Amino acid sequence: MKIYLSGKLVDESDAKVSVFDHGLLYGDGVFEGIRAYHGKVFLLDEHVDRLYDSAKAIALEIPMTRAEMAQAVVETCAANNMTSGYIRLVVTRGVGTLGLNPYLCKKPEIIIIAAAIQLYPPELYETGMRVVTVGTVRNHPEAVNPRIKSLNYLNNVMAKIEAINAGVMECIMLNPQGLVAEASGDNVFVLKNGVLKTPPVWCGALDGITRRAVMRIAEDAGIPVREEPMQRYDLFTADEMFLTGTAAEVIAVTNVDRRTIGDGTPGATTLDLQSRFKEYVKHHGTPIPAS
Ligand code: PXG
Repeated sequence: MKIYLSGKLVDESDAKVSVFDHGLLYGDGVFEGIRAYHGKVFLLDEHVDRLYDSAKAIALEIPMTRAEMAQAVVETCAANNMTSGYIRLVVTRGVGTLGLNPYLCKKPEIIIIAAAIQLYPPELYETGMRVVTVGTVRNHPEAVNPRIKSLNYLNNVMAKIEAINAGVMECIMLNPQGLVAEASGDNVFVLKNGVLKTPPVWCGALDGITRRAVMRIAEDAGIPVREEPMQRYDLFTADEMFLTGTAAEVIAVTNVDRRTIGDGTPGATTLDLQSRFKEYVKHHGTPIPAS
């Protein structure tokens, strides 16, 4: 496998970063998780824009343009003959001292990995998944804003530990006000009386690229879409519920904290949006050139 490392494509065995990199020492950096489908990088420009916004928010200046970054992503896919899979794009603060000061770090490190994707088991898409709400509160937006896709994922990891300990694979996190924020690595949607609802990002959600795509797809299909603050009550009483994310795509939730959602099987609108999403990914990507 060839890895992009700050300007060069190197062999996996040579793709090494320093133990003094602040990405490792402090989780100081930002990243993107991107999918490629059918020889195209899905919504690449939206991912690159979000990466630069995340970097801006943590005062990290990426030493290349957005166009160069997008080009580096498709070149890394091409070098690995990848037509579908998972791309991890990471920008760390780079090598610095053992102190926090990010201004002492010389140069951000840019890493692009094009690999296979780890998916949920296929049966879960047929049965829908069970989730629980967890005690780990989503980061306060003025501590680490959940809109920043930062390398510091401990908040999400702690929530995921609670989910696994409860015997489920994903969880719902609440914000410091007790409102629904998002899952540990996915956004949340409910359908109630024909209206599709998702928490606004200010409630503690990442501005998910899949979330945006599903909102556009639903609007085009004539389904009313609203961003609305939500309580656990709104999950328990939903007609349908699903999660969205780059890895999960669109996956039904059929049980929350032992309350059955709808009739306990993936809802008709969820299934419809799943199939529309499958079609959408065919037509919304940046082509990977033949290497
Ligand atoms: N919320 C959080 C906290 C996430 O980390 C999403 C929502 C969904 O956003 P997108 O833009 O993907 O629709 C994410 C995305 C991984 C992995 O390797 C994690 C994500 C995406 C891809 C891979 O764990 N998280």
